[in-house]
Amino acid sequence: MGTALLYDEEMTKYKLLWVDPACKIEVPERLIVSYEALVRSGLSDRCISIPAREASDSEILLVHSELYLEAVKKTPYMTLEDLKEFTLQFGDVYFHPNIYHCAKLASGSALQLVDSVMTGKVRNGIALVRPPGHHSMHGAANGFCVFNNVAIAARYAKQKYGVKRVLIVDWDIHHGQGVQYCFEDDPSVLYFSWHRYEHQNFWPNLRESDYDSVGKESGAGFNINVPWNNVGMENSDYLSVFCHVLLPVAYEFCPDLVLVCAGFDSAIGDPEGEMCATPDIFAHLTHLLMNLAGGKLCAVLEGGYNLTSLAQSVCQTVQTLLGDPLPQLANLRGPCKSAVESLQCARSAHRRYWSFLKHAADPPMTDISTKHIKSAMEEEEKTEMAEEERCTEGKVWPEPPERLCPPVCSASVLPDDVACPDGLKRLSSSKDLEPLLVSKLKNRFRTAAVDGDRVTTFSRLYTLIEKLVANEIRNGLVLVPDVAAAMMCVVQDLTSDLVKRVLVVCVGKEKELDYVTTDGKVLVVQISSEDREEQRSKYYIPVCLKKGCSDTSGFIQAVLGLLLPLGYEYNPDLVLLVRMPGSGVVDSMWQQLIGLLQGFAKGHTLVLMQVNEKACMGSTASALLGHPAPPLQDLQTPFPEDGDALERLRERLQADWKTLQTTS
Ligand code: Q9C
Ligand code: ZN
Repeated sequence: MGTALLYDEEMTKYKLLWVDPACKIEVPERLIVSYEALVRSGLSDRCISIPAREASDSEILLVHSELYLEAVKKTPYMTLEDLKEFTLQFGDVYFHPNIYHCAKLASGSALQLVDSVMTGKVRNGIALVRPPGHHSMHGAANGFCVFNNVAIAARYAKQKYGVKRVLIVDWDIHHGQGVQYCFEDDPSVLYFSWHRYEHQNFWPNLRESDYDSVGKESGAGFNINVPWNNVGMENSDYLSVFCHVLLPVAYEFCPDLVLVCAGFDSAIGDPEGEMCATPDIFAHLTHLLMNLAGGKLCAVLEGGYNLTSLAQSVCQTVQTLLGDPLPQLANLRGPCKSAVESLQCARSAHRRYWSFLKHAADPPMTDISTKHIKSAMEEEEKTEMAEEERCTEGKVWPEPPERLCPPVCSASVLPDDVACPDGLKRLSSSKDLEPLLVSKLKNRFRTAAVDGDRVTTFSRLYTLIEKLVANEIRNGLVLVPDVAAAMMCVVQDLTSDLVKRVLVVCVGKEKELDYVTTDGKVLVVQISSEDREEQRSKYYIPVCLKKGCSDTSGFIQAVLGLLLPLGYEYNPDLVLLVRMPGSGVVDSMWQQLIGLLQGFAKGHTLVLMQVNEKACMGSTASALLGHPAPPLQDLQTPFPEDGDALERLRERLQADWKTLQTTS
């Protein structure tokens, strides 16, 4: 199952024919540089190339009015003067004799992509298109957009494939008001958008782009706006909104298909967005969506006007769709004050609709009542700011580092009588352990007789860790007779010289966990039914669920709102995932966890399981190999006590871990 790439040079063949400062950034080169970057990096060769096609009238009419379609149909025959005049009816858009053809190809490309994903021809894909779509409305072109490619694709998927729930994630820096209007009263399509807003001072200056537009009638709760009220938002701000707003709702919604309005004007250097998130953030945003809907994800290009950051961001997105390990994001500092306000407002506006946000706090009253005063003050601050600070066009940033590529593989260390799951490479030989390490292990097991089998297992395990660190192997599955003891060995003996920071995720009860360090070399997050309130420290974080790990609702909430942000801030070099026997964790949840954890440490995850848990080896191996996790269906209403406890825990840890901040 591969990744589809849709591109047709024809869509580079229209451009602005007159002078219009508002439209001059929407150039054919946007598409050319994006595609050429994919070719140059070898990524396009690894994709499955799917031809574009024109959307039909009836497909366009799924979203647009007949009157509008008929009007656009006439544009190829218009004179320059007629085109200019036609354009004047709409905001920030231009027409060209060939744009109608391209707009049909752009929408048709999105539909071809939906077909490829829904029929199982590919797992996911991207359509590189012009003109973009998310601003165009029922009867109007707007913001460089003619037909609403993604909105049409959503309706098409519902109609043709009986898709019940579609999630649209709009990470373009502009509000896709066309998409919002299209699905406002429709609970089958959940629309999420973040956008530069500046208290309505930024284009398209709509009141309804604010966080309190949550949807209408039966669609109430299915429209999520996160307005950015400042420029300069960074990777941390984007990740916080994903972890604390989008993902909880998306997992509760449980989509059958994910569509992305993939605009890259939200990246650094873009003259429109003026944000500071680096291109590698799109690797993570993509990854965080790839375990929803069983991996069925279609990204469709929207904006992106800095040709350098656009091309880099497209490559990061495609490489992630292809399943390559993620780049490490260093120095995440937590969201800025303004971002916290935005995400808090969005959480609070939606808490009545989504049980995963039920415990969201009220934003301070003052933020709302003084909004306009504040925005005037912010305006002033900005004009005072030096112009070179504000202008991100001149901004420079390092090119994203090379990412690991296949053939980096998954490996296993198993007892000789256990068959190796398909696709994993069994480590069966290894060099002898250093005598020092052997004596440490003997000490660890408090016995002189560390038997041959045990030494063999641990020397293989050590070899595996060495290979992980050397990037020869991506991740590994290890079966041991005693997980608790093995965990201790890995953390204290086997990784100490090789790895700077280990994130230990312990699923289920383990009595002797409190020994683990305070020096920051290890961060332990334990999810179980056991309350260990007394032992909390910065680097030992027990999460207690009333019904333990078998409660998938509580579990996924803890993973999204706690483990993910902590992991991003801690930035481990190795993730050790420990499955305690009898943890009760549900298979789909286990696979989701493995999938999500692979966003850390360049995908270097080591899974430790007890030999008698062979039953879940297959699903573990599948997740390690990068197959999408099955969706978490029919989630129970979470226990209020668990939500409360999680919120309290987060509040308490906020002083040490800035990424946990959800309130100002
Ligand atoms: N300073 C998309 O990104 N306003 N459309 C331009 C120029 C219109 C953006 C103002 C921006 C439209 C798909
Ligand atoms: Zn945009």
